Amino acid sequence: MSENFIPYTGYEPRTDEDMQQRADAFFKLMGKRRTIREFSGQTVSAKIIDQCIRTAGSAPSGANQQPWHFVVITDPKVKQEIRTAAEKEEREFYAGRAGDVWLDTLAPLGTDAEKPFLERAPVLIAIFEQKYRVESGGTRVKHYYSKESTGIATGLLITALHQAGLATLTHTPSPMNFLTQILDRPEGEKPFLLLVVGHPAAGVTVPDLSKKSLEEIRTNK
Ligand code: IYR
Repeated sequence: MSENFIPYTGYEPRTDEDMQQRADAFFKLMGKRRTIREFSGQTVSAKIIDQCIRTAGSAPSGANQQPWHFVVITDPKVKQEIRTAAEKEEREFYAGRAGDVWLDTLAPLGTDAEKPFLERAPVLIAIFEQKYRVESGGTRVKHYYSKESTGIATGLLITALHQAGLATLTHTPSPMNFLTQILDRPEGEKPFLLLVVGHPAAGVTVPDLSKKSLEEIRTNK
C-alpha cells in the first residue's frame, strides 16, 4: 500500500436522539434554500467565498483526484463579458434551439434570455470539471468520475454558501464553452456550471414550487 494510513478522528459517537435532532435541524435549514434570480448590490467578503470553496474542496472524488476548479469572478468587466456571451447563447436557446418540449417544461420558472444577474450579483463562481490533467511533460492523466465528483463538490458549495447566509443561482448557459475562453482555462477542463452568489434583492419572489415527498423519492427494501 503506497498511501500512509492514519487513525480517523472525525467520527463523534452520538445518541439516536441527538442524531435525530441534528438531522431535523439540517433538513429545516436546507429547506430554506431557494434559487433566486434577482440579487441586491450588497457585496460579499472574499474570505467567506474562499472558506465555502474549501468546503467544496473537501468533497469525496474518484481516486481523490479532486477534478474541479473554481474561478471566483468579481471584476465588473469580466462579469459583463460573461453576461454578453451567455445572453447570446440563451437567445438562441429560447428562440428555438431548446425545442418546444423543453421550453414548456421551463415555463413555470419564468426564465428568459435576459441574464442581468450575471452583472448585478457581486460574485460569480465558474465551476470547471477537470476531465484530465496535463502533466509538465505533456502526458495526459485521466480523471475518473470527474462529473460525479464535481457534482458532489458543487452540492457542498451550494450547501456551504446557504449555511453561511448567502443566496445562489445555479446557472447553466448552454453551451458554455465561452467560459473556457473568457476565463482562460486550460485544456482538459470543461465548464460545469456557473454559480451566481450574493444577497437577494429586496422583495424578491420565487416560484411556488414544492419538492417531491419522501414517499416519492425513497423506496425501502
Ligand atoms: N440555461 C437556460 C435555460 C434553463 C434550463 C433549465 I433545465 C433550468 O432549470 C433553468 C433555465 C437559462 O439559464 O435560462
